[in-house]
Amino acid sequence: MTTLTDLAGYLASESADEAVKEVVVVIAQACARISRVVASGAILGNLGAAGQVNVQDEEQKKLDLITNDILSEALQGCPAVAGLASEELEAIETTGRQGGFLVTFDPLDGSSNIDVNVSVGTIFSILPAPDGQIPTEADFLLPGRRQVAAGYAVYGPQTMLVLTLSGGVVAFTLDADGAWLLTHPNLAIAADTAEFAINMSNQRHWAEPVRRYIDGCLRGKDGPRGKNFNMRWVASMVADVHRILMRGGVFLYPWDAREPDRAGKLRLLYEANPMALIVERAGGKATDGQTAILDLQPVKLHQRAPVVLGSANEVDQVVAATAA
Ligand code: P6P
Repeated sequence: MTTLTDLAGYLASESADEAVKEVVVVIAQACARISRVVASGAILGNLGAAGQVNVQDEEQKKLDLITNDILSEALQGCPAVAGLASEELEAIETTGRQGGFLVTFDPLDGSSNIDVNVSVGTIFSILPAPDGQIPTEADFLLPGRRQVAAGYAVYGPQTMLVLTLSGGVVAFTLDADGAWLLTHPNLAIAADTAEFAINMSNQRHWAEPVRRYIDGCLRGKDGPRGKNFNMRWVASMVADVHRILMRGGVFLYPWDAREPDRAGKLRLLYEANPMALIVERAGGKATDGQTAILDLQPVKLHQRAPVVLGSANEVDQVVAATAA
């Protein structure tokens, strides 16, 4: 069996700033720890609700809070980190340091799946921090194109870490000794697909163009698309995006009429932006339906955005359908 490069070996060959690599190593170590904590959730009595809601007004699971603390403590101790923001924290946290980087994260994405043992994950985004000052919330409000790195860990049949720093998209698999081994050195998303991911139970709430696009897929080879489509919906963005990264596909979480004042369900800074950077770097596309996700100017820390991402030619089909 060939000897696989580990995370340190890969980073040594990466041209990114050494301080960014330092942050990546800290996050990777935290994700390895989260993998063990999640895997033993039932054994340690950590499944179930925490008895409180987060700033999104969503019920927090015990593991949401535990994993948030693991990442927050790890980043507080990283010299290159000046501040952090989490889906599970209403306000930003600063470390007392200046310069370096800001990290936004969703510590346990898809946690509604945790009690039924379906894949969940951690999503993170690394942004430049302002020089010469302690960061404020406004310093986090950078377009996704300013990210210096992004990634996610997926806690599934394999625990994997997907990462993009200065170039392409790579993936590591966690081995039995807790080492991240480079198993996928050059991930790319197929330009075409016959698989879409959307929560179909919301169909009656979508805008008409989205309903028209999905209807076109459902009509199969006798319909306007001339081919049959498959559908998947894990309800863990990390799992759905990982499948798309590995075999192509298109993921949609559009605006819907259930909460018309909300732009959608997914959060821009720590879900849409990191996933959009990964998808674009892998040759795919990510848009809110009109604008590339990475070009959106954030105005609030926990703001939401509609998301369509995945195989470039299929994202184009969605945009064309919703622009018509
Ligand atoms: P729904 C998980 O709560 C999440 O934020 C994403 O990971 C996932 O894609 C989406 O929400 C699932 O939403 O409405 O299908 O439960």
